[in-house]
Amino acid sequence: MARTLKVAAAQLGPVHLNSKREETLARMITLLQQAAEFGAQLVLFPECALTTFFPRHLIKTQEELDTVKKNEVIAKYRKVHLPGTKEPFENPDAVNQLEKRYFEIGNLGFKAFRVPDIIPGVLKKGDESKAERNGLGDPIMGMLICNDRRWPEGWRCYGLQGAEVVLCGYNTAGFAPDLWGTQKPMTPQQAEDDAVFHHKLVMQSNSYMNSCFSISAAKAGLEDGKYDLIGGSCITSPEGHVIAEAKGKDDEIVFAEIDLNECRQGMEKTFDFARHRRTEAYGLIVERAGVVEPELL
Ligand code: CDT
Repeated sequence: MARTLKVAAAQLGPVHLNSKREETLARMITLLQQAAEFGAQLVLFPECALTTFFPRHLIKTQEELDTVKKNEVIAKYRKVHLPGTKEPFENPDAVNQLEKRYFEIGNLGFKAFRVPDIIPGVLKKGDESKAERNGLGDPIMGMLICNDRRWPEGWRCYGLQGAEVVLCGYNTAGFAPDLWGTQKPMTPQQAEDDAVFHHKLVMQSNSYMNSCFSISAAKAGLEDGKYDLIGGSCITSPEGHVIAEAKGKDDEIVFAEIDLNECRQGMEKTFDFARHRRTEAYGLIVERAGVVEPELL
């Protein structure tokens, strides 16, 4: 039985500090309607979809920070890998990324979840006796937020729960030398091309190594008149291919029809974790955070 899903990334163009919430919501609703016209059953929005990417600004009052309200949800995720700094860079022209100032480290781990009622005829609780293999139930998904996508540990936690689709919204600066490093000086265009390359690299490679689809949605373009964010929203397959991607850096739907059964090839062959993983060799991954080099010779 095919387990097909119609999925979309709703890339958003810039949202500014002074953008009106109603206008941003109207854009998001328009994108939802466009995705619905494609028949999308799942639509992913970017990180900080409702506001500008505010961690680049030093905001001094709590009132300005308290904005987002929650609705009824089937799963929650909190960003684990917070990039940037707590204090602004000394360079007054630097693009700041004050996530360590505004956010707590996510404390929900990487918990995969099933999404009910979007694929008919799947196995349900109590039908286990009919299941001769995994991958027959409601779709299994996991979430990441932006910088989390660069860390294979989270992906692997989802892989170990059989995740078939990993969702990731992001706001990634195109040119921010104080943040990314300046060892190899680059023009703004070279830096942006590299940032898009690294974005796709991690989405494709981690999809492949965990035999899952991934959907990523950018907030893109020039925010607040001067801060450039990359585009590159895309959908990748379990074999690591980009199967749909954004053409520009404004509001745009990236759509694909995917068959979750395509995850089975990797899950049952090259990356059959139960047969091939060697946990006895991986201790350092959870014992150590930072690098400790071997002794000098
Ligand atoms: N929003 C966010 O997490 N941005 C990060 C910046 C990384 S800085 C080294 C990102 O991964 O795109």
